[in-house]
Order: sequence, then structure tokens, then C-alpha cells
Amino acid sequence: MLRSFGSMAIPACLVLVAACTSRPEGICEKDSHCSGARVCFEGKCLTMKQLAELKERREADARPKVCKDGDGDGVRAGDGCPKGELLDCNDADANMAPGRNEICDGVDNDCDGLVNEGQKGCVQTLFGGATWGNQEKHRLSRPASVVYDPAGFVIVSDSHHLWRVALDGRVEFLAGSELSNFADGKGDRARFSYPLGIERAPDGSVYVADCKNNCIRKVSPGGEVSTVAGFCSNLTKHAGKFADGSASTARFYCPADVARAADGSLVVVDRGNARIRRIGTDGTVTTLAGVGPVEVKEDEGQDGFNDGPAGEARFNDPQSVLVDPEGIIYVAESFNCRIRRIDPAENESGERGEVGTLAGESDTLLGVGGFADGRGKGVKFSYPHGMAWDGKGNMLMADTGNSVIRMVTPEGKVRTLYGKPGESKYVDGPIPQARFMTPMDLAPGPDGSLFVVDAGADRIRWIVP
Ligand SMILES: [Ca+2]
Ligand SMILES: [Ca+2]
Ligand SMILES: [Ca+2]
Ligand SMILES: [Ca+2]
Repeated sequence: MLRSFGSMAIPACLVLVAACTSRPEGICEKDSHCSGARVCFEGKCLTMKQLAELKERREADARPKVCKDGDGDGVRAGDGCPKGELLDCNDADANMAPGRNEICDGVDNDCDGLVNEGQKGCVQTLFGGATWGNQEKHRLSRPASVVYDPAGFVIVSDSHHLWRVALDGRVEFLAGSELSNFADGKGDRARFSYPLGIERAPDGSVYVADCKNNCIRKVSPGGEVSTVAGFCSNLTKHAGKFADGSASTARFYCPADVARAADGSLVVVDRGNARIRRIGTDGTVTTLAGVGPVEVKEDEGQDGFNDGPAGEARFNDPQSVLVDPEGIIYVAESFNCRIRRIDPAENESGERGEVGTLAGESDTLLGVGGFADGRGKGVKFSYPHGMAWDGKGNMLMADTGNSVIRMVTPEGKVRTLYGKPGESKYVDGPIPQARFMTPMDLAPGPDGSLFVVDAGADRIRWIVP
């Protein structure tokens, strides 16, 4: 009986298969039935994103609806909790729950999205990484530079935005987009392409070294973005250009930083061109120092170091710049692992400027630095980036490769202030125990505090003594 039923089923199955050759509209059986990069899932063509969302939704639905206090801190969590109940932001850590007192440790005790806020002798996180509190929807991505405004906030550049962050942690979007492109305009109509160093103007505007757009931009306090100098474009065919001249005819190649001199002119680290440039108050762009990009010698590495007359000096991967009140220029160089000193004054024979080394020593062919405190040539840096004045005539430096913050006197004496060389980690807490991953820039804040861009941790750290 069973056998005869089975033999009868065979032609029925064949009929079914034949019918399938005229598949109803919108039904798929395999991926090749779907157009583009879509896949066939349960008879429907879905994009990979739709598929991931569907699977995520089903997993969430399959999880039991719970509301419990897993870490025993008296605050429950879970998607089964009644609407309106205050939830534990981390139900696996009893040191974290809404209503707790913040203390100087490694976590956000009160679940407001800020780590160690208001704690003295402590390194805290001002912006980035928050999954709770008022920063939840603002994602900081590869931050590059920070400036402090005495009105009580910092401005931060990342890819490809500028953010304004109040010292209580409230974040306001200032300009740009997550899309890399070029556009002048206000707020979210403006576009940057890998903005790097920023500098505050006396009126609260911010100058931006817009690296991959190959130009210098300016952002007003209201978020209006304009072009200061250079031809802005992130297209490959417009990269690699160099020209002095008026603001619109001058060309830069991945400017990395900009500093404002006492006379209102701007000094630009033209990183791709390995030159230090000046933008006069009338917009005229000139070259202060540097003979041009490095020479790459076969099997020998890069030849990109030379001190001496400004027109013959060589830089290799210059990253940041400071100008002192007398107009002396200091440049931090990644590949040469040095701080260079440029006196731009003409000598008696009319030759412009002289370039020397203030501190640092390295293998200039291989770009290998190291770590050593000391003075002048006895100092070693590793891939240094941003610098800032400390308000007492000393320079502070983000020594990226060593994961530390250094202090450099105008005489070239260097010591290490924060972090531990070789321990690249994100650790908030008491200052001696705190660690940094890849500090890229810094800015002194109120009461001797210091803001640090920790690019590797995607966070703005705040050292509060
Ligand atoms: Ca709990
Ligand atoms: Ca908890
Ligand atoms: Ca907190
Ligand atoms: Ca804490």
C-alpha cells in the first residue's frame, strides 16, 4: 500500500518540478533568481543588509523577554522591563548603574555616557564611544585634532566632520558629513575630506587643514564653511600639485596642520609637498621652507632630512606646526621623528630663513625613532603628531608611536608627562595609571587640564589634574 502510494507520488513530483519553471513573480528559489547582489532567502530576494536586519530581528524576537538585575546592583535591565523603568546601562558591571556616584576608575559609573566626569587627578573621556546618555547618537570616527575655546567647549575634527563638545559632554554637530567630499556652505551642506589639524582664530572661527581636499578651509562659529586658499578637490587628478601665488592659484598637497602667527598670517604644514607654507593676510601663499618631497632611493629608503638654509632644507612627513610670539616656527615630523625649528627671518645677504633641529634623532632613511627623554639629539620620539603651547612657553606634543604626551621646552629639553611608552591602551582612571592608544593632537583646557585626541580609541580624553 505504501509502495503504491510512493510510485504514484513520482509523476506528481515531476509535474510540480515542471510547474516551477514558470516561477511566480517575486518568488525565488536560488540566488541566481535575484538581480544584482541580492540573495534568495525563504523565497524572497533580499539585499545583504536586509538579510542581516531580518536575522537580527528574529534573534531579538527569539530571546526571552527578561527584566532582571544580573549584577545585583539594584537596577534591572532587559527588553522585558516595563516602559519607563530606569534601566541598568551595564547589567554585567555592578560599578555601573543610573544613580551611582561617578568615581575615578575605568568606567562610566552613573551611566550618562561620560567616563569619570568631574573627577580630579583623573583621565576621563569627554567624547566618543558612548552607547548611553546624550552622546549615544554622535559617533566620533578617527578624530584628528582638537582646539579649546575659552567660552567652555572644544572643537574636534574627525572623518569628515567638525564637532563642538561642551565640557559637560553635550555634543553639537558643527559642519561636514560622514561622506568624504568637497562643498562650502553651512553645517551639513558642507563637505570635508579627511580634515586634520585645526586652529582657532580670535573671533572663534576655526581654520581647517582639509588634507584630501588639498586646501585650507575656515568654519565660522555658526558652522558656515568657506575656502581660505588652494583648489579644493579630493579627486586623484588634483592631488600632488604645488604652486605659490594668490589664494585661488596656490596649490597644496594634503595640508596636515595650520597655525596662526601673531601678525594674523597662517603657517601651513604642506605635508604632501614636504614644505612649510605661509598664507598672508591678503591670501598670498608663499613657501617658507622645504625643497620638496623626499627622494626614494632604491633599497636604501627615503632621503628626506636636511637642516640648513630654508630653500635647501628637507622635511619628511611633517605633521603639525606652532608659531611663537617672535615668529619662530616649530614643526613636528613623523618620519624624521624630530621637532624642527625654523627662523624665517632673512639674513644679511637676503637669504630667507634657517632650518634646524630642536629635538629628536632617528634613522632618517628608515624613519625609525624610539623613546628617550633628555635634550636635543639625546631625545627620541616615535611618529610624533600634534603640538600645542602650554601657556608657559613650552610645547606639548602627542608622541603617537610611543602612546605618550611629552613636554618640550624652547631649549629642546623633553620630558614625558602622561601615559607610558609602549603601553598603547585605552585606560581611563587616576593619572598615573591612565594609558593612551594613539594620541594624535592635544589642547590645553581650563585649570591646567589637557584635552587629548586618542585616534585609536576614537575618543577625546581629558586629563584633569
Ligand atoms: Ca543591575
Ligand atoms: Ca550595573
Ligand atoms: Ca558618567
Ligand atoms: Ca568612573
